[in-house]
Amino acid sequence: VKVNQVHRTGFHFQPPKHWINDPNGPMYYNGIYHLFYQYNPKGAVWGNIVWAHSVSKDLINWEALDRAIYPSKWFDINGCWSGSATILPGNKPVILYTGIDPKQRQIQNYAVPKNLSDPYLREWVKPDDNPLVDPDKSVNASAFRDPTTAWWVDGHWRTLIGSRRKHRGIAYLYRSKDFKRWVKAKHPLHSAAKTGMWECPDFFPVSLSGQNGLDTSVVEENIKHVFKVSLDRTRYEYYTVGTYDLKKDRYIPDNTSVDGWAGLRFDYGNFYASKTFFDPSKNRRILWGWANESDSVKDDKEKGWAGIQAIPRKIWLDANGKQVLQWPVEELETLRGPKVQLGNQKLQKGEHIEVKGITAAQADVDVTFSFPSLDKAERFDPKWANIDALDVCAQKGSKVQGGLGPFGLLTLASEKLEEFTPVFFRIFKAQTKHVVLLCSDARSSSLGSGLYKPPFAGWVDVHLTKKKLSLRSLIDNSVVESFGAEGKTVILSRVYPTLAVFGKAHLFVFNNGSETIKVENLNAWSMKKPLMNAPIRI
Ligand code: DQQ
Repeated sequence: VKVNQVHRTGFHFQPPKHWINDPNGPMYYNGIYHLFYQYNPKGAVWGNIVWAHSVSKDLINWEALDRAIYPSKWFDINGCWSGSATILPGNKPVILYTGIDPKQRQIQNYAVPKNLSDPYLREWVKPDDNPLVDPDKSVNASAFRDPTTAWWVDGHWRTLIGSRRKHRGIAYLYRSKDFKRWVKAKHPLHSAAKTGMWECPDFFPVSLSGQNGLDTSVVEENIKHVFKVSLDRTRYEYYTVGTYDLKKDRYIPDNTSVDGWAGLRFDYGNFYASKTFFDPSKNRRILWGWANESDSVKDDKEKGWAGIQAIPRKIWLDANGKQVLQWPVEELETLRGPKVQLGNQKLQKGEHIEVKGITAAQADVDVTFSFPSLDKAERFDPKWANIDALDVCAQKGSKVQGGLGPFGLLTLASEKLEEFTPVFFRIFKAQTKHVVLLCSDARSSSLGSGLYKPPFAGWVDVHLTKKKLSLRSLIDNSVVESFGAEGKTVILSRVYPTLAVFGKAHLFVFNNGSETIKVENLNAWSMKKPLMNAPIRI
């Protein structure tokens, strides 16, 4: 079958073909960013997993190298699963990853560059003293994987390994003096009941002021730590902000954030198995995450590919100390082409206005809305405090008229709106405060069949004192990746329009609330295509 590749991304990371999942071992080394990722070299479904390898100087233009880590020794003969990079003293990178052994046990291995003077670190060797860690009798050998970037305190390296005991999610802590002999700590760094398997844990320090990132080994007085896990039962990720108690070698979440399904998320849409790394060249911490397809397996096989990586995001602690903020790395802006601007534009109830003059299927849109008062906000139903924001969006979609909102963007829209993905705010009045919902609703995104089209949504913890809300959406053919209120709430959604493709996609601003909304300022750019995994030129 010849497939019209209307849903391939223009600027989101993907290889030319086949299946991808988790980002692995991201790092910055001698002027080059490395991204490895879980990859099936034989097809567009999960299987035959190796570490594919790409390099970049700017996190946007990527060149593809040969696979870096693949089954070749007894200790990883049934698969090379997720892991992380650590840069050891003397500027020596090392990768920790999970190998699947002949008994299908999950064990932890290491790999090192064959030749440190190769600027691309193309070849990786797996020394014979592997594995570094195998599951002892007390751990579940089929749920023991995804080692983190190691950190160094008090003369010991430490790494976390994701696991579970029955339904309790666990992040086992291992320590080592020499990165070779690893010993399991008596207590896990952290665990939580009834959360199931903890995949891809991540644990990193964040500064209490400003946006700078910190090296993973920084443990000072005035910092916080963030702890994230990916829960395989719901395929969502959750994080908490808390304290790393060095004396006990344990992590304690603050009482402002909770473990598990009621917790905070980096992304309230399609985003999984994420991982951060510290970029010393720009003093920032960067978050990578995987977004799988929302079409059918049959579609994936026909397309010949499945999975993308989200745009790398700078991540730092909000000034309120209660959550993180995220923003696309600044390098993305080098792809901005022709631009249109809109300012001081009123939107009456029921109105939608087209943003013309850009390639609406592949765009970066940054808009600030304002409103004269909060008086018309709808009542917040107290029942909503205990349900997922997605269920509120399901009841209160873009077509349901409101008071203050819904207002926002109609992305990837066909001319007559047979298809569109609305990304919008809705403001409610609760007993003592206002509550803001950000929604990215895929239900109207496509006339196609066999698609998963959820009304993704998250709450936005923001003060409305200035009576303004901003929204940035990265629109990329089958991706709508939105950052609400300067990165407070983020939602990535995969959609598959049939009419709103390439030049036939449109972009609108809209308001469907009784309060008139003003588009204070809107900038939208057509986005150019970067170099996306062309084979490297040597
Ligand atoms: N994907 C990997 C595992 C990890 C899971 C296997 C998360 O290591 O737990 O491809 O998506």
